[in-house]
Amino acid sequence: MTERLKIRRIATEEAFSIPEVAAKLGEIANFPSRNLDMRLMTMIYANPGGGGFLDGLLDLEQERLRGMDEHGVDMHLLSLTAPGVQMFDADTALDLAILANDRMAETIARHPTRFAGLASLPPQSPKRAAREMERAIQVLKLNGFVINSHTNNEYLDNPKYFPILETAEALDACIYIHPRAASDGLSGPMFDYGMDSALWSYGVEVSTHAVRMILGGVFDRFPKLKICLGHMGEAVHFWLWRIDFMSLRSQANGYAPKLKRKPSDYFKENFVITTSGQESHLALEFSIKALGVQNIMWAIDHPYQPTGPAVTFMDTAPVSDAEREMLYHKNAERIFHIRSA
Ligand code: VNL
Ligand code: MN
Repeated sequence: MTERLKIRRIATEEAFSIPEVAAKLGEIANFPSRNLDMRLMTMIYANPGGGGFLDGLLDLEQERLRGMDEHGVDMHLLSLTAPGVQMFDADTALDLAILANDRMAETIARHPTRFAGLASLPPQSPKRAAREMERAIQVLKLNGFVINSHTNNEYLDNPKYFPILETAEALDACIYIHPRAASDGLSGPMFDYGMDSALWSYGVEVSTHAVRMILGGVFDRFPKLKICLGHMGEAVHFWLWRIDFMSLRSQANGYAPKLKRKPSDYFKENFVITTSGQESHLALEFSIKALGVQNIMWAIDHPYQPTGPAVTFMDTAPVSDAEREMLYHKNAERIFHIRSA
């Protein structure tokens, strides 16, 4: 192992898949469609090389653990990779979420100090999703939830999803809104120049999702709900002053419900962020000033981003030792209920 600082490193947005989900995504990827996720899905699930990512997604206990050891990464907080089960019909989505959650729990049981996990759920079926959420936390002892942004072009401010939000709040379990490609209404200009996925459309999709939830009054209704955003908060905090200012006009015009608080207040209290795939010290420094270091966690985005540079990014971040401990593990332990070492 290269010489590294001695510190517990918990990486909080680490993707995996299971063969059953990969096979179903391969079936979908073979249908002609203008859905913006399709390009990546075809590359990974309907291509003999798996786009260079499939092996890394399916492997949990071989190369993944070796790479973690090599770079001093103690733990991956796992999540079923995007788009998860959200492109399947409701019954398939529920069955595969249960299977993925069971598999994840078995892996964690074999390596309780190396893995924790965010449970999948089928938003297509909110009441059944809520039951699986309860099982995932109470029986499987998983650490929170992942939702890969929109489901059939709908967002979590839609009241049909409130059983999911209510259950997460009651379980004190954070929902990680992970990207998928932009929904149909946002996707038009994204088909060109490789803007379909992580380069640009993912951030537009998830930041739009978060702003919809805030402006729609979700956090007045569920004041203890915690949402996690990756990729340095998808830049939402850069926009907060302007969102606060303009939201007064949209509320006065009757375009949005009257909120109890400023949009920025909800972002600071109901959201936490991670550094996945965004290794900029300048963006980290701004995020710490805007949101407080207690709301920021380190992540790699394995296998889509390499581990070594993600570790170097946080090892060399211009922060105090106490702040680095919060970023590397203490915040994750608190927010995702991970036992401290
Ligand atoms: C990519 C990056 C894809 C991060 C991801 O999920 C992700 C990508 C599908 O580089 O395409 O979480
Ligand atoms: Mn990711």
